[in-house]
Amino acid sequence: MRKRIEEIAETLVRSGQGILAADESNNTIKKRFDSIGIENTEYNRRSYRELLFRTKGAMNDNISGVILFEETLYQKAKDGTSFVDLIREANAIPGVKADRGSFVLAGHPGEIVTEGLDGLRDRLIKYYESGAQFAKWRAVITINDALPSLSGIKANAHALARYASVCQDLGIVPIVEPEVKMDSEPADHTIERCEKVTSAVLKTVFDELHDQQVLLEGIILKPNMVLPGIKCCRQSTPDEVSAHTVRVLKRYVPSAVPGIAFLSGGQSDIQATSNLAAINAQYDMPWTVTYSYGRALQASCLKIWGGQIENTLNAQKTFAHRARMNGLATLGKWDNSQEKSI
Ligand code: 5MM
Repeated sequence: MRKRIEEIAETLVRSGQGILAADESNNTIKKRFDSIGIENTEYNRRSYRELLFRTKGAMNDNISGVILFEETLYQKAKDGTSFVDLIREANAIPGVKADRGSFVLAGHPGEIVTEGLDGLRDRLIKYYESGAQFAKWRAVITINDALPSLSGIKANAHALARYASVCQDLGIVPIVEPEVKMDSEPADHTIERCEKVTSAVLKTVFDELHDQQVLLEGIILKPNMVLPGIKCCRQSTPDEVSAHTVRVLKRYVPSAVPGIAFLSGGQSDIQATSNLAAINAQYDMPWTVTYSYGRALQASCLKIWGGQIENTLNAQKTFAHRARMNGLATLGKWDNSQEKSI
């Protein structure tokens, strides 16, 4: 079992590839569809995700795994092929969002905690039987001058570790995603404040993983990059982001972890790619460092698709382009001139 988990984790971060986060819950995909003026129906969700999973250029070359929402894990493409099979045909690994979303953390005004431990084992058994080989749990950390509290961090880290431990017990690789938000209101925090909070979060997460006997060789860490809030008056260059981010990771992430796959968190497409490229081009690190982007892989594709079937090919070209650019960034071989290749 241990060997299998380690192999899956290593495959998820294989060279030049990263993970597509396509696990938007129905509330979140509604926001994405609202932005292009299409209705949030099961049919539209299926059509859009089929477009993504049939993008050969992206899926075969630069996507190692896809995180699915529960509904999508059980869905079929128009021709009856299951999405799980479509993903496997592209030599990528299907995974699933295992948490139940974030809720108010009682006694902690302004903070939230991710729920979903109740019934988790039974859900994971079903997901595994349906083809999911890895899972994801996202803890959302609010950041401002006063928050997060240490007990808020601890509650989220404890849940992440409990989830990771159950996953590994069942032969599933857990993606451990603690996200310090870049857009928590008022979102004017500095990069230094983000470094301090991200440090506390990662330290607590790894303490909890240790306490819950989680095999570090069999997880993927999905953290935020260290960034200023989106309304901070001083935004940072890729050199600054990479310096702050790598310093924190080196201090708090054990080298036993095989891979770090960043979330994009609301960065623009180019920001997410150029920051990842700067990290990989400039630093020697003990882990493979890649992407597990949702918005930064999908935003431009979604916009071009716009719910219109005649736009499918152009939307797929755009998705393949972003995947290729991020694949180059994992190798430290991206520069802005390559963006023109589309
Ligand atoms: C794709 O969105 C994921 C699910 O979010 P909801 O539970 O809010 O629907 C999300 O966890 C995502 O995997 C990560 O935030 C990474 O996505 P971004 O867009 O930040 O790269």
